[in-house]
Amino acid sequence: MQGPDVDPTETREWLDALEGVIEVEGPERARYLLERVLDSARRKGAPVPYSANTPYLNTIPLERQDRHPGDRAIEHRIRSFIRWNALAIVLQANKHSSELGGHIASFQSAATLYDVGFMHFWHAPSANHGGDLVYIQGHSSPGIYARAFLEGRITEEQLLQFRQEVDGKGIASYPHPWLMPDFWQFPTVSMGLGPLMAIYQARFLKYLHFRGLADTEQRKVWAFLGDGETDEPESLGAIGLASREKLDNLIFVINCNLQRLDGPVRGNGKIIQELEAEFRGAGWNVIKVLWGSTWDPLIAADANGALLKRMEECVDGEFQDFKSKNGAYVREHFFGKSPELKAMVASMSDAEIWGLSRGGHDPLKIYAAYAAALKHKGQPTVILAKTVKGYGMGEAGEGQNITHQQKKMGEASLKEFRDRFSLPISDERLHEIPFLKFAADSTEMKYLRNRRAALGGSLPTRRRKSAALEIPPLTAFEAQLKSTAGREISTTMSFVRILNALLRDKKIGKRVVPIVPDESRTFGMEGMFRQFGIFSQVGQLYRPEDANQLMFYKEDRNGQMLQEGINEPGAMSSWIAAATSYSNSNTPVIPFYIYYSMFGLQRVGDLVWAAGDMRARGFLLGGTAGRTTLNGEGLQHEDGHSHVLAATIPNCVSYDPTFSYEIAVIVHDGLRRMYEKQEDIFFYITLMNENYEHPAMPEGAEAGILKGMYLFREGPPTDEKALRVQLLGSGTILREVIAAADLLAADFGVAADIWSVPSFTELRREGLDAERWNLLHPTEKPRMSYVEACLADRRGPVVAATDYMKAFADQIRPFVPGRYRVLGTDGFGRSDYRKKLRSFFEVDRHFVTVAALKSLSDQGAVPASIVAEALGRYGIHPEKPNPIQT
Ligand SMILES: Cc1ncc(C[n+]2csc(CCOP(=O)(O)OP(=O)(O)O)c2C)c(N)n1
Ligand SMILES: [Mg+2]
Repeated sequence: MQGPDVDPTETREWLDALEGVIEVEGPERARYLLERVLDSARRKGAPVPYSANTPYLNTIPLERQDRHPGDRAIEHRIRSFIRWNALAIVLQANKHSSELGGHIASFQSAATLYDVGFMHFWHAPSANHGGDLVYIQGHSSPGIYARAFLEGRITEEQLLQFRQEVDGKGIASYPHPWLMPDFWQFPTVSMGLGPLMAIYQARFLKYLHFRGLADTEQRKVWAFLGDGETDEPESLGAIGLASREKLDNLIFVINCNLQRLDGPVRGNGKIIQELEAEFRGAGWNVIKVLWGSTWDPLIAADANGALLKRMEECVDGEFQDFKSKNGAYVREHFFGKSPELKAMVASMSDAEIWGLSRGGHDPLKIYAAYAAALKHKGQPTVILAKTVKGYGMGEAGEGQNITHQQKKMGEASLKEFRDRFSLPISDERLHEIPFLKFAADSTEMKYLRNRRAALGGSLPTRRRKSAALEIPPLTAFEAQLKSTAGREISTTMSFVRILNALLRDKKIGKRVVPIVPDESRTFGMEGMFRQFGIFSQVGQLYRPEDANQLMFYKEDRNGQMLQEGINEPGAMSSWIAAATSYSNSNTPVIPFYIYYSMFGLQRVGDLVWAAGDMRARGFLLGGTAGRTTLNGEGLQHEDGHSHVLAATIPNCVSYDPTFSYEIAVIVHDGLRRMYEKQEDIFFYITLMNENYEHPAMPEGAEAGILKGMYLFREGPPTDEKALRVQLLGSGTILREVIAAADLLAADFGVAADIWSVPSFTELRREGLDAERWNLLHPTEKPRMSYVEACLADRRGPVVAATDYMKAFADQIRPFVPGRYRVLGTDGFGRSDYRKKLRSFFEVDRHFVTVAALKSLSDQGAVPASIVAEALGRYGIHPEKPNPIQT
């Protein structure tokens, strides 16, 4: 409200008229009239600034609250036990040392928000419901275990092993499906990823439904966020998409305890009002739950708005301060500002003033908000719940800046907590911090069991396996196994052909989900628009400009492709939703997400890591990969390290194939392992845009391709004394290696065996595994690594070249017998002709040749002058700049 009221009588008349309309004709009509009035004012040029905010009050007024149907006393007792056990889990874990850590304050602020959901809203998957999907705030995990303990799903022994995951008996620090695959579904503790993934999960449920793959109509996605977490760009970055896609199956609950780890989220402002404006502006349904029921009489009595004014002028730093103190302090510093407010609470005791709770601690207000969110159609809903961080912790942390990290509570605070929540623990036993449980036949246990039974069972729960899919035989990709016979194509092209073949497969074609971030044309996939359609819930409301063309831009309600726009994090989140659909929707689908490889692992690496945790199954395709192969685009496009990053993710199986048949074998193996055998792995494959001829698959190469190395071309037989080298390569640079073998033979009389190495990373993993086994079994016959087995009987030094950093091929060094030299593309990329780039980065045929000769010279097989001769012959200047320094 702005300025003083210059004519109160006139104001009153307008307000009376409005109230009359609301009473007689309803709020919809009132809104219509107000909008007409504002519209008219704007047309007449009166400045009517837009405000996306509503008053600092509950969005749902008392008279429109849905009634809470539960037994509040029983629920309170259950919740109090959960609160205590949650706190006890952390205190027990840190009793002797604080090495293990854990969080108390976050869950204590959110306990009621979770409890109302568990008691009344969240369905477990069952025969008649697909199950709701709840993204739980990571550091609230103790509260979730505490409930699971009461429900009998987790034992006391497990609670005592909180954060002790190594032996496999304890419970995980945070939600990690990798560590608790029957329990947790969504890793949320890298903050910002949960909300982002939840949005795309909700959209993917719509996709499954529209495409007839699963009935997801009743299912909701609930995402819990911290208010501090909303500072992550990922948290709010996709909220526009959620409203554009009308995701009314999505509910965000933001626990606004006004604090993050170090201090207040917005000490000088109001995080709730700020978020309200952002979400309303983005087209969401916003429900603020600020004040508990005890405030209702005061708000009703606030005839002239003095209370609201005070609520609005207080900044979060002050609200936090009040809750870190006591009732008398609140009387003095909140109500004490004006005689009118003071009078309002004059008849209330300090304890009653302290009991003026925040909305996020009041089950009635929360129930009403959740019920309203559930009914809301056409928009996603965000619930902004105001709470107190460390609620109930008293002196030990309630509302204090240190509370997030607090892992200990003194005797006095424990006593206070016990009394506040009426917990049956004697003074003598308090120091033991015992876990509380209800007797099996108690009313509380019956209530708890009944509530969850009514909602289909316990949550969270995760499905490990779904139905196996029937994968076609490798011959389905027959065309790719043959030579291209004079035709030059890129590996991207051969991949697109494989994808097309899969999309047409009668059994699994429907389950293939191609995902692109506005790069289809780059990858030659535009033909798929028309054929398979781009998913759109509204179909196509326009005649596309290119409608008269064969490959027009077709949007369709049944579209199969997900075209995510220039949005790698979103596309990655869609891929994750699809790649975990076997678990979260009991509907296996096969996502292929293809993108510029540079904007993959380094841009969305944290999401890929989360995908690993979630046991995602699917294919990631790093397109136009290779530092020198994508040549014209320069430093921010040319990827020479995504394979190094991929190697850091334990269940990511990665390949850098050169030839069509290699891709066919790899994709086929991925399908078999992930969808037939249901292994919890995913594939990363790089694809290139250089055109060349592809040979037919050498007989019996499959096993070697998959292991990561096979003999591509054997050099001519030579005697012991003849010069011989072993040349290794991957991706397009394998072709330079092949050319180098020819130069070595022609120019220097050196024979070479050529190995195609589609996966240095898989080779290293296998080698390390053998080495580890040998370490642990010192007296047994040692295992030989696959690399060593390949090279053991081969003569000559080994040289490897790839289009990636040297670290990539260097991975197998421990397993290579004899001398090993690695060429790679360390340094910043740049734009130029491929030929020049490969010379600059020292990975071309000439460098491979020189490197092989140098290794021969180092072992005394040829004089050093031969190497110098080679440098001269190929025009390599010895003082050429070092690519890593330029
Ligand atoms: C990406 C990321 N950055 C930092 C952290 C460390 N961290 C864990 S909890 C936390 C504070 C959380 O505050 P808020 O989101 O408000 O949640 P609350 O505990 O208050 O409910 C921080 C900084 C993290 N887990 N993830
Ligand atoms: Mg917070």
